Amino acid sequence: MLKRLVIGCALALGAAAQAEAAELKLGYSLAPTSHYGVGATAMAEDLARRTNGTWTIKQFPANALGGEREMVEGAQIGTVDLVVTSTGPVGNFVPDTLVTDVPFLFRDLKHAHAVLDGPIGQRILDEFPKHGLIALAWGENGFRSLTNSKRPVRTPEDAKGLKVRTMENQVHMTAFRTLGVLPTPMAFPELFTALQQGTVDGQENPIGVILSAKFPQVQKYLTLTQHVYSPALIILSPAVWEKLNAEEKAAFKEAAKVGAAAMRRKAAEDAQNGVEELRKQGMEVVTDLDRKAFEEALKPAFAEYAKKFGQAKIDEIR
Ligand code: EAX
Repeated sequence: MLKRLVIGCALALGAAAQAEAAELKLGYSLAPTSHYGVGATAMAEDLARRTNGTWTIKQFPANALGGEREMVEGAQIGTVDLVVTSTGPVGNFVPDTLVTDVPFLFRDLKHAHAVLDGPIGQRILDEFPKHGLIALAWGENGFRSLTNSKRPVRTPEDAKGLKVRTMENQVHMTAFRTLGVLPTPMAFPELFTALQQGTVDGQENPIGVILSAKFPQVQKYLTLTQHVYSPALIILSPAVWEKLNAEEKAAFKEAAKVGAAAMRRKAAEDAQNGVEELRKQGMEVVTDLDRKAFEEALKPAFAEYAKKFGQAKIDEIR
């Protein structure tokens, strides 16, 4: 009888768990094999483990839920549960993220991680609920580099006059405008076709994105400009957050951290090994960028950023 009772209880518990189990929709703009996909998978596995299978994640890669701006909007209104996104469009929702998009702000990955994982990064994450979003963790897109179809770019002079797609981000647009480039803000899902049809001459993205999005098919020249660090975020819809108890909230945050760490590892791996692969795929790679000249040419933009964010905030990050 005891045995039957135990089995009965187990069945009842199982049924209860099943009734509450929920599958969350997670969207991102790249292929499943990308750093976003690797991060999403690591998070999904960790979350399922921590919550005994109550919370599972179904991935919608390759813009299946729309561009990054649309996915963040979706999280706000509750039609999308989770988003892995670059900060590109996020400043339009949470202005405090914009300072992280300043060019030549972060010296290297170690610096970026120290800032984002420390009190400055936490302060920015804490702003999200005021704007109808939950930011679970900082992930990574990586240092961005410039590609184009016209010519090798070594100096700001070479870049002048190029029509370059930028993210829908005012900080990035200011930088390119200052360089004499024609910035064309555009959602990522439209980018490949725009490059193919020559609507724009170039774009800029981390090596992992250039690889994953197959840009060598439509871009000849790559310059390792590394002009700006591109953070990523794992964002959760408040509609989901409000349903979680304290234990589950902690589990979501921990799982997101595990996902973010995997994302960073994959992005760094791509940055290291990807350039050789891009060469193999026919890209001509400029490695000897005149970085000093770019920083010099960007001085008016830096003055604008100092006005916008306050020099103290920028210095604190530096
Ligand atoms: O997040 O829009 C962009 O260029 C982003 O870097 C890309 O979607 C990956």
